Amino acid sequence: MAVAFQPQLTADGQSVASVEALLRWRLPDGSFISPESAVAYAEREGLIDVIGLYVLQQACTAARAWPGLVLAVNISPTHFAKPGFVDDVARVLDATWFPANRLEIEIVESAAFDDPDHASRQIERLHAIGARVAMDDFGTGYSSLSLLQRLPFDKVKIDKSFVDGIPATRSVAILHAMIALVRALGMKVTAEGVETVEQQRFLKAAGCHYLQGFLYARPLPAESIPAFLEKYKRPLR
Ligand code: G
Ligand code: MN
Repeated sequence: MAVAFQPQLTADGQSVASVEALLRWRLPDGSFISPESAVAYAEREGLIDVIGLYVLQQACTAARAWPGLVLAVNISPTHFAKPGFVDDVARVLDATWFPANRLEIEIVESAAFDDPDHASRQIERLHAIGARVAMDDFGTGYSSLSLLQRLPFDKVKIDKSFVDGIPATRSVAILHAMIALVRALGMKVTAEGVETVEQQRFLKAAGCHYLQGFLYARPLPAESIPAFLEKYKRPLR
């Protein structure tokens, strides 16, 4: 198992704001399991918390060497719901000397769906230790507006399926509305899966704060990140 890092750029494409840690699970034949099946397998086998913490620990250790860069880490709904989850995160931050204010936890909306009050308290606990929280894959689940209303997310990541549709009229209409909604709530917006300059131009004009996708970079091994950062001005934060 290895952890790769995909950069997230400011919408002008000028600076690297953060990196998302992504699990890479290599099979004996050298190929990789898709992240979806790796996560499904780990959930079934009861390994998801351990693997989530492994990724967090590896990612914090690597990202400590990238000053100022925010580190985004995906956490499974089952792990996020556990009472000890935030303590787990705090322990990894302590053990790796990684500053909490550079950590962003990503959860999908289903992580909050069953028990929004509990999810809200978990987000508040993460805020209390100094970390931030993003809603991942927005638009693909129930896209419940009440979750956005009730939960103090810092950022919403719009799913690639909407970005793929640019410039189709319907996709453009939905993207405009989603981005305006998230901005009006005072949250940051990232668009995922940006692959073309046309998509980048539209998403920047529509008000996205950050963009992530193959147009800028695929998930990279930790060793490749310093050289990637060299190519960009560092963000002023
Ligand atoms: O939803 P989440 O951000 O956690 O998923 C990221 C996944 O999407 C990673 O597996 C990554 O390799 C993939 N991905 C990221 N950017 C792109 C892109 O621009 N195009 C495609 N096809 N896949 C992408
Ligand atoms: Mn994610």
